[in-house]
Amino acid sequence: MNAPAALQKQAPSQLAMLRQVERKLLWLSSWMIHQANHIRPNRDGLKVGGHQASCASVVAIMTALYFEILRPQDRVAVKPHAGPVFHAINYLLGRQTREKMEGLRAFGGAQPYPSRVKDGAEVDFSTGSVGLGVALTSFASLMQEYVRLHGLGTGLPAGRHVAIAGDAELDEGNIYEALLEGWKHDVRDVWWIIDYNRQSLDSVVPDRLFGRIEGLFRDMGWDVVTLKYGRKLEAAFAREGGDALRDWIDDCPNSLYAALTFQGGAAWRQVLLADLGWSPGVRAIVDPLDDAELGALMTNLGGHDIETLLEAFRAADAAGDQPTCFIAYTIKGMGLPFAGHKDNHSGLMSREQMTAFQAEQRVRPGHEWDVPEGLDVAPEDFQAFIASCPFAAMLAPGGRALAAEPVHVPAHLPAPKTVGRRVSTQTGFGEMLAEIGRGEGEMAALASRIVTTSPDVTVSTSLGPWVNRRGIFDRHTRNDVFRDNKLASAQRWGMSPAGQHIELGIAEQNLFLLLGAAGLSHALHGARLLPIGTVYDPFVNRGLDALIYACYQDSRFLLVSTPSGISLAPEGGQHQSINTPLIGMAADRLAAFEPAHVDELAILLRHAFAHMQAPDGSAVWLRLSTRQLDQPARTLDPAAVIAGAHWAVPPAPGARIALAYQGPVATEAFAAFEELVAEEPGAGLLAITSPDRLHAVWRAAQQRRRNGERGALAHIERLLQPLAPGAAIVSVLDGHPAAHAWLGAVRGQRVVALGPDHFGQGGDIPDLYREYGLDVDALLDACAQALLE
Ligand SMILES: Cc1ncc(C[n+]2csc(CCOP(=O)(O)OP(=O)(O)O)c2C)c(N)n1
Ligand SMILES: [Mg+2]
Repeated sequence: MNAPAALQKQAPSQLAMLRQVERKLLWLSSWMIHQANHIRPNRDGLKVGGHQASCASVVAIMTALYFEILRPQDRVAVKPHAGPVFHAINYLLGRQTREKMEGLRAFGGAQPYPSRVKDGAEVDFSTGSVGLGVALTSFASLMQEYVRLHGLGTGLPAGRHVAIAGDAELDEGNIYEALLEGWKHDVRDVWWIIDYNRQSLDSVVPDRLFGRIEGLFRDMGWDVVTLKYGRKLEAAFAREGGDALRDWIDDCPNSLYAALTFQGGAAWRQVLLADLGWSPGVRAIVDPLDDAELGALMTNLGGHDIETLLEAFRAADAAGDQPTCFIAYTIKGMGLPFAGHKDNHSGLMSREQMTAFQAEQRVRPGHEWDVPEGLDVAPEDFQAFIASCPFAAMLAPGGRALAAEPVHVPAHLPAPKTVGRRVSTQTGFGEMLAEIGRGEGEMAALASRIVTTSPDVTVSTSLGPWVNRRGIFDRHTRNDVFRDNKLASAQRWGMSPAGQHIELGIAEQNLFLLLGAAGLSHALHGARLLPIGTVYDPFVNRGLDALIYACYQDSRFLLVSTPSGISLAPEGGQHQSINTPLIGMAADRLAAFEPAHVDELAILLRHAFAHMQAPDGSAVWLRLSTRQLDQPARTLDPAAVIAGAHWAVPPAPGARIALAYQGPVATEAFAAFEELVAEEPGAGLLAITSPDRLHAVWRAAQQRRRNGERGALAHIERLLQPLAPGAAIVSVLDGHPAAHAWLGAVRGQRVVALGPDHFGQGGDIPDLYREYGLDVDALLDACAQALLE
């Protein structure tokens, strides 16, 4: 008899501690936002903002998770608007400073939404653009499995990938794309915990919606656990009249429930007695309670009840690695004066409300940041409890980010034979990758860390030969039925855990989410991978937010977008991409290149493998083409190609004109140049491999000069130096000409930039290049005009 009694005694004390943590997190998150808005001096009159209601909604869920359920190897994406709760958790764990907390939303302070780069190693996944962080957990879990099945990584036990999601996030389509893809890949070890407060930013979400959503999860093979009611309500339901009470709440529209929550106990009493007063059982439940107690009972939802949460999480944990969605009913703003109010998304407590709340929390003025303040337990017991929770153990010396050995990049990659061949950059890329895949020694070591992926364009982006050699990744070995039946096919696609290509369905957001996850494998799973994703260039736009999101996390991957531009001529109507060079210039932490020839490509591919691993590197983007070009026989300076441009034909000192080209319009540029030099013997021909790098380094050099480094000179400044001060530069690319227009600002020279800026149409290259002004005549006309002006 003794043992159960002791256990019973132990259980409430752990629960009591968790309730203390819950209160503390509610206080700290509310206070952080309050002091940022009402106490910290405001210099610009802008609202600072913060989401006290969104935080309050999820405090119990995060308490149960972080202080009992999570293990150090688990990885978490926290809904963006719970950023302050996340920071407060780290504060309790001793991993966040008071200074940063006080600086919430201020320069150098804690970020509004958790950020890997700005908040540091405690953040597993940055969030902000709703829906993406949720989906990313699924792809990160897939990559964990990839790393494990390839025998890489740390040997740490597999972690669970957890998203704490707002319910409105489930309106984002990318969630369902990811669910479907996750189902195809039999993704395990994923939990999505929905903070189901039935409120979004604008309003209360429609009733019955989640009935549908629950079915979708189940269809995708997920377990769904609905946490609707807490212990107190369940106990009331078990009493006489309880069924009627439960039916009443079940039938209560979300908006009425929210309104009554806001109004409080008296309003609940009035409505309950009007609707259910005839039932003696209900009166027996309601009548003995005062207004506050009745309000507490009626809002005792599963997502606010730590016992209910723990029980559900533990049960799912015991069930294994099954992907599980928890629909945790909550109240937005729980415990705060605007709980349940439909307009509370950006609501802030007033000073008066905060004063009352502070008194309620028993926090003395001046002691707002003191952890022991207002606790019902001894501070040392509280600290001991925090220190003993499983998540408090350090994952690695550097915190939660793992270290990974770099992958050696050989000095030269196998370059395809080009002499006497007309080759496109896309073909060159496919051949190089296939050759790396066949390599031995250091090339084999490099190949072993490459993982490729493509959204249903593997073959048409020339990855086929690589995939034939390295196989498709699948958790389960699956035969290639065509091959087994001896049916001829160029694609030999056996699937196995050893495969190195992850085949995706056509959804481009999934491509970028997978690249985003794979490019974090060093930090998340302790193994450096070199992920390469291929996609048609125009459809970069289709996944653009996920691409930017991946870069924002500082994920390291190689994006190969091909084919590109109207040079895809017959299909150039819809499958063109005018704006992608500008995206490449504007996207941070993404170095964008467009080689014209295969020798440049070879330099850039090697550079990409190194740059993806460099501490100050980034993701890399190669924009390639299917247009076949004659390949020049020459020796290139790799540094210049990487820096973004080199002279194919250097200009004479004082030259009046230069022709500049980027990508497959090199053919026209070379032809036009031959005619141009006949007229202007000193003219130069500039090969641009990256307006992005040229521009970035130019801006950096300007800044360095402003900082007093007078001799600082950018690559493009050095390149353009030989030209006469008033020289003209005629430039051309198969993309928006604004990508080059800025060149004139470097040395005050005149630029005539050519390139399509209207939607295209089908045609062959002579017709399309003429129509969009990229042909030899257009170039020569532009040169003539430039020389006259
Ligand atoms: C892609 C995207 N669209 C819009 C927003 C602006 N926004 C921020 S929060 C929010 C609603 C969030 O509601 P929910 O997910 O239910 O979170 P809650 O605050 O209710 O917990 C919106 C529309 C955003 N952050 N990201
Ligand atoms: Mg919500």
